[in-house]
Amino acid sequence: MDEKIERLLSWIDKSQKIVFLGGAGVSTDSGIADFRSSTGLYSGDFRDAYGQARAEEILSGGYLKRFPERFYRFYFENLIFPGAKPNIVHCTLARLEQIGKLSAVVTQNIDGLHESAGSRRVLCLHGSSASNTCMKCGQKYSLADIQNMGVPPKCICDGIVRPDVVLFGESLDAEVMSESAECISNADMLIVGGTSLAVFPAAMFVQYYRGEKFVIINRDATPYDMAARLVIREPLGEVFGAVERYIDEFYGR
Ligand code: CNA
Repeated sequence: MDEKIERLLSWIDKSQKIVFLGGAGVSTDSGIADFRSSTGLYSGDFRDAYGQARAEEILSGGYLKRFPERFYRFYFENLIFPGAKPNIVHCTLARLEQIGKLSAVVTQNIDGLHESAGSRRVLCLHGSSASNTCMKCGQKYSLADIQNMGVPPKCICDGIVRPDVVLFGESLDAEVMSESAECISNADMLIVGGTSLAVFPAAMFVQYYRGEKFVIINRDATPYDMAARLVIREPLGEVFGAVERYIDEFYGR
């Protein structure tokens, strides 16, 4: 582990355009469950409450339209954590941007914790739970607004309000996709962390990277481990603890 961390830090030291591509594993230390770990949402059994539906089915655009009340019950219980705070990974990534080393965070997360930690360029591939839109009139609402509207949240026009997140079966925002692809293809280092790289098209983005410093930091193996130059199968919090100490030492606290 020490040798790998030294290599990671020496690559960070030589880089000015790092892109971090992350997923749900970045927020597990903030108390938000991921999907595919043994403790993740996919291992949960929701069949009684949701009539045999699995998490992927419940979190789909079709399910939201057919069963808005059930969708929101699941969404509020399993994907919204109002008390969650950024952890060392979010905070250290924000510092890497501040010291001019990181050009963007590309995330599959919808929890807004990178923004809360102070990261400025955050490309949210799957949208954000912070913003919500009435499906009938287009009126925008904050997360706090919809939490106070009951289930399902309804607009003053009586339309159902939906979260501005990409649900299963829906397309990703073309602009966010092309900006993410451009950032990654211009990056001088790519750090992938806290993602199983199982969900298309996030996994595809890895292929835009053209440099020599491709790192994967993830507890479980991913389909791209063979393509990475450095694979660290350790908790992200420990690895980013070392990155934080590097920043403290060379750039001050
Ligand atoms: P995933 O498929 O659940 O994979 C998460 C990966 O992170 C797993 O391979 C774990 O081994 C790894 N992991 C978990 N915790 C740690 C840790 N502390 N240190 C190192 N590795 C860790 O999640 P993906 O992001 O790959 O899948 C994409 C889905 C999950 C997207 O649609 C997200 O919107 C969705 N999601 C987001 C959140 C969130 O916003 N915080 C939470 C749950 C799911």
